[in-house]
Amino acid sequence: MTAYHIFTPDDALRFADQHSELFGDHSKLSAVEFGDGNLNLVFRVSNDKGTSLIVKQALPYARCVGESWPLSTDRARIEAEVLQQHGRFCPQHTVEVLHFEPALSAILMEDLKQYQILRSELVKGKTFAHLASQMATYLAQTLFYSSDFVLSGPVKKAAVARFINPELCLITEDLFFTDPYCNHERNTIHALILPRARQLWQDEALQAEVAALKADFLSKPQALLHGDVHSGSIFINADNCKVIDAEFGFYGPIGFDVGSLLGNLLLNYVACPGLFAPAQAEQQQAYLLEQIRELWQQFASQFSQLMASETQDSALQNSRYQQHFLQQVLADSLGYAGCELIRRTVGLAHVADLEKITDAKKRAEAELRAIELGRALIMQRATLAQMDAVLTLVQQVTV
Ligand code: SR1
Ligand code: MG
Repeated sequence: MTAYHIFTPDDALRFADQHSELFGDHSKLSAVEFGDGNLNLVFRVSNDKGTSLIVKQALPYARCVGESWPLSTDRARIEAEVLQQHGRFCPQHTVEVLHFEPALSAILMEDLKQYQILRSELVKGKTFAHLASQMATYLAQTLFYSSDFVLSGPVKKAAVARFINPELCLITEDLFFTDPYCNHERNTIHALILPRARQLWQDEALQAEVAALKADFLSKPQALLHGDVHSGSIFINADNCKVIDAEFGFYGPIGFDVGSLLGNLLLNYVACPGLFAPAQAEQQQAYLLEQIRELWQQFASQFSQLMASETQDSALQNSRYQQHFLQQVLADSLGYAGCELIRRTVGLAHVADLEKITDAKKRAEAELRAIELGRALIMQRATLAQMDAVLTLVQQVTV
């Protein structure tokens, strides 16, 4: 067995060739490292006929910071296994894992080169009518089939244990729920919004609600989450979308995955007036609101149908309980969407939707909209019982 070493492009090439039949005997292979994410190495290995695969290797530290931020390479196992599980529940919207090598923390997977990253497309003003319905299916299938509605107590507990992901969860615990609400050295805050960011550090009412959301993140193992469903983890083209990058996966609150996606659509929403001319901004915002409405409506409808027809546990078959459960998922989703809006504005990991706004004043206006909307969603999540009320709130808060 080969011991762990950090891959060169040649190592990635050999790894891909060894573990796939795809390239054939006489292929001329080449490999290039092109990862620009926060944590890992990502190589594309191609042959001279245009066939290609991706090799992703976990580094023993966070790539965006360096060796001073050590991280367990076990996250590659978590990523491979989450993608494999989610691939069983929703193969059409999950990137395919072809091979995982634990000793090397390396995953061989399909290359989505016919797809683009959703965030980059939204920042360019591209829209996709199928985004919400396909992501609703992905979320409903992956979250339902890994939950207590389907798994017996002992099987579920074994799964929870298998996906304990302490280091990556700690990153989320810190970056989502702690750093934005104090003067933390990891934060990056643009000068024009510093006064508003400082108010977050004193906002005890908001901090109390964020504490409740954090407590749930720590202690509500409802389903096997992807754990990082932002618009950089979604690849999309004219027909389909596929989810990648599941290294933050663990058993947590269902609303965290749903809310992360909602939050990212809303980040683009608040950025539109800074990214586009007024008419295009208005059009794109209308598109995003429609997608948000559809995402929740289709997720809720599919999840309800699954609860009604596939629930194994007799107590959980109670339909009143199931309605209550879904209502709570909506409230949780809105809260986590609010946290995502705030942490992407004043925390460590910013997003291109806001960063690509070249005019500093317009960017600050968009960032302030993100903070106000994030706060409103967190504070009002328990009383926003319908998605229509949420969409009205979005429009009111962001004028
Ligand atoms: C140090 S990791 C920063 C962020 O990148 C990942 O994609 C997660 O969203 C994480 O919070
Ligand atoms: Mg990622």
